[in-house]
Amino acid sequence: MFNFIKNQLQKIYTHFSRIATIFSKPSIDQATLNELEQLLIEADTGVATTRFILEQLKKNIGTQSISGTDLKDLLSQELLKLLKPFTFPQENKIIYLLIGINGSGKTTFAGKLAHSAVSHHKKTILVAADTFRAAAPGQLSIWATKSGASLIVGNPNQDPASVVFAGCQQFKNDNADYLIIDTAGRLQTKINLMNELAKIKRSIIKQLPDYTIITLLTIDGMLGQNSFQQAKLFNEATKIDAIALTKMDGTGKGGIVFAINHELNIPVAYLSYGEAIDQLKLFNCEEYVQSILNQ
Ligand SMILES: Nc1nc2c(ncn2[C@@H]2O[C@H](COP(=O)(O)OP(=O)(O)O)[C@@H](O)[C@H]2O)c(=O)[nH]1
Ligand SMILES: [Mg+2]
Repeated sequence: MFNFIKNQLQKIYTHFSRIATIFSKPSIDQATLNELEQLLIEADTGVATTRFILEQLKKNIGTQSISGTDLKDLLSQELLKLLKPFTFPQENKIIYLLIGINGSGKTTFAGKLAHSAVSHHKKTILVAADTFRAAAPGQLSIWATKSGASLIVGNPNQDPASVVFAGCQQFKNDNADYLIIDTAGRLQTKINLMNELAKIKRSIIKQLPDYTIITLLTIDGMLGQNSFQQAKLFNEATKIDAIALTKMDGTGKGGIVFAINHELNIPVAYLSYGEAIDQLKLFNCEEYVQSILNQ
């Protein structure tokens, strides 16, 4: 669901800087391809994925002489092939488990998602499973008020799985449509905290075995290569279904999406691009590629 979030045409992605210079060249030689390789790496596309893109391009070019415009077309096709669209489940009732590092935008995303659901008449419950930070429930409570969603909070330092338990009970009792669980931020390298996520997920599956759970990782679009490591380790701890890229109104370079798709096979489902409640949109692969190649 949630494909009802409107795709606005507003340009919110940053482009691959300097790429226009390459595309304006009348002919492309090896030195230009090296320049493109460097540029993709600088844009956080990652070494392995960049190498893969260059190999594919070279295969396509073969012995032909091509112009910068031809290269742009070929690159656009290759980048698009790397992006795997997220298939939204068709079920009417969905549980979102939001995970990610501190400050990656989970709580803000939870609020925006709740707003979108409520404005489409979906009965929505927000669960403040971040019992670690004293300020966390208050922060989510503001989003609950703004969006019109119900709110379940625990006590400070309560086991987050037990708050999630209460949320699941409420979901059943209220016959709600969406359960949006906001968890405490954690570093991908802290094994205990990562295991806690798996425990939370098991608890949801146990109580609500017949419902679709979307485990969604929020990634700060400005963090670059570190985001790749986050996605990799979070995915190992508890399988991620999709990513929400946040802070896309910032200075991120955009290449990380290709590395995550290509090397980890995790699709991006949402883009969050500001602090206002309606600054959320569905990720559109074609639009994304066009946007970063055109400046
Ligand atoms: N500019 C911008 N700021 C954001 C966005 N999403 C979150 N923030 C800000 O980033 C900070 C951390 O966000 P928060 O949702 O609390 O992250 P959490 O720790 O993962 O729950 C807050 O100051 C938010 O207002 C976004 O898409 N754009
Ligand atoms: Mg938070």
